[in-house]
Amino acid sequence: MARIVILTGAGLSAESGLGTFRDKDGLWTRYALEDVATPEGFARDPALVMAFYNARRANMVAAAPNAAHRALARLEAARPGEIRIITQNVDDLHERAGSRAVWHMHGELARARCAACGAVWPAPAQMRPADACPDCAAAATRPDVVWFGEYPYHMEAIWEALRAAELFVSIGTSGQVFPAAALVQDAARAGAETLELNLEPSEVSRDFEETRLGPATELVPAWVA
Ligand code: BJW
Repeated sequence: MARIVILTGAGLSAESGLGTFRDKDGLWTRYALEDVATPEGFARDPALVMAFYNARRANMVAAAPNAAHRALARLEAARPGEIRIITQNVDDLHERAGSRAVWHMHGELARARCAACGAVWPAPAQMRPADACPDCAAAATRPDVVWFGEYPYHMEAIWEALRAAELFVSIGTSGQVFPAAALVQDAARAGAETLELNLEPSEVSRDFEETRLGPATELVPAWVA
């Protein structure tokens, strides 16, 4: 069981050129989250939601892991079996940097899912709402991401990992979205030390024993070194 559990958010990929959600030029300043990140929004206008995720998938493919992703991959290579990354990010930059012990609690841009039968398959560059499921043929294709009101992935495994953790580190997340924002409390209750690395104080900074402020590409390599 991993001794160090690391929660990552959009701030980790910001310096790779992928936008965050709630910063001053973030995605939620240009899109209403009710329209593009809820099941109700998808039911109202699936073409809009598919276009939103198709554009973000194209940005992801064009982006590259940054020094912070690479530092976390080095840490895992140096301490095999001791590191677990829980990411809220739907991009694949952890994996492309070389990390293997990654759980995507809010899903993955690279995957499509059938809302009818639950089948999951690699997302094409341009997903369309009428795309047929390769398993059941239903025209119920959606991005394999977790929208507001849906249950995040891996929660039982995440809580189990936190119960065994000695150190919980949060990187580049605003602490505004639950249950991710409460993981620091779960970790602290289980006896783990807690450290936050973020550009600015988050909504949950007071829950951490220590907060270091600055860009992830500086803070993370310095912490890993
Ligand atoms: C840098 C940096 C740099 C910038 N270096 N740092 C009322 C009260 C409490 C809860 C609720 C409530 N009403 C509803 C809820 C629940 C709801 C919720 O939390 N709502 C809140 C808005 C209040 N949550 C849900 O519905 C979740 N499901 C759920 O709760 O199920 C029931 C359940 C209960 C208990 C246990 C288990 C289950 C589902 C949430 C799904 C979130 N989905 C999204 C979209 C996913 C797909 C996609 O990517 O489009 O996930 S929303 C969006 O926010 C995305 C992100 O993963 C998530 C978090 O954002 P993140 O990563 O923190 O980004 P930002 O932009 O917010 O912050 C970036 C940070 O980085 C900032 O702090 C910057 O300073 C920093 N930064 N540059 C270092 N260079």
